[in-house]
Amino acid sequence: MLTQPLIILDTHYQELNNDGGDVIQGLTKTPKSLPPKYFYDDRGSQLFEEICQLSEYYPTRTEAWILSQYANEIAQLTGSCELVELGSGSSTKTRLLLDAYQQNTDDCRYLPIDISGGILKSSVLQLQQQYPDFSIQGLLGTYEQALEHLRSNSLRSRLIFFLGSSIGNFTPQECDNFLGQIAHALKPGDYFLLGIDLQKPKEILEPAYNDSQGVTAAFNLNMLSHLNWRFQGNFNPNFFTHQAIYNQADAQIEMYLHCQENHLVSLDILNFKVSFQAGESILTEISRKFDLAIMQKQLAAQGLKTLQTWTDPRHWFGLILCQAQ
Ligand code: AVI
Repeated sequence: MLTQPLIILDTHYQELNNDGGDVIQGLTKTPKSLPPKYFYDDRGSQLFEEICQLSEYYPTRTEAWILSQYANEIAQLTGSCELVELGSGSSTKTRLLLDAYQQNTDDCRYLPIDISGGILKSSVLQLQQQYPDFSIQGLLGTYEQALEHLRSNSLRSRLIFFLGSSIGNFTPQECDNFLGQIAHALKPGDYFLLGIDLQKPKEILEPAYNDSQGVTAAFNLNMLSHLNWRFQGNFNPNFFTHQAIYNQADAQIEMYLHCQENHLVSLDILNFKVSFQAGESILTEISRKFDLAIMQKQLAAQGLKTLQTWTDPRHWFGLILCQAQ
């Protein structure tokens, strides 16, 4: 059944969420940082899709392997429900779940949510063709807006899923808040499926974020071009280099842009100027690596009880299915 491909969750979405207060805040702190959400303009989303294909970037194919083995079991455990995906991107891995739900249940509904309109619209249009029995509608907006929208709208049994270890890009505090918001958007008996990247040696982690083809570097640097475009800025991306290191103590990859020259940057729309000294860095992303048992405790603290976990033979990646109490 063909429906309107996108619901724009807030018509003031562009203005409200990109007022740039968070950019000013990050660039006036010491050390400087920028919010990872600014990776995802259309080019950034495309580059992220390329990262997912890289031989060094194991999370995507490892999670896809787990889903290929266990998607049917997941669909059987939850039974028929409305499928809601946070940060759906191109929805590639999702197809494994959609196939399983198509086989195991009837009355299928899929709501992908993303902040990047281009990739969301094209994947919804494609999926509507490929899954004619599904009702599919994209929600364009932030996780907060989407979870708020879902809360007022919950007649059916629901499975929210958040794959790819995107939860690792939140600080511990943001992670707690986020899990609280998820718990709020679910009724007792509803489900949450979470994909997490597990702790492993730095020799595997660092190459995954410093790939040999330079795609991750392009992804990181693209944030500056995005800010230039969005806020009429004059960052010179050629002055910056990419580096990712594994911080063992905090169990997180940290992605930096190192400035190689003294540089005065203006972001005209924000009426903001900031200077960089050669050698100064911007932290653009953390990617936390988790322990399966500790994450289950954190979920339980929010009333999300683990029903089942799955992992790959090397224990590199984990999937947790939990149920709201
Ligand atoms: C989206 N997120 C889970 C990715 C990660 O692995 O933290 C983003 C990424 N950054 C660099 N490579 C991939």
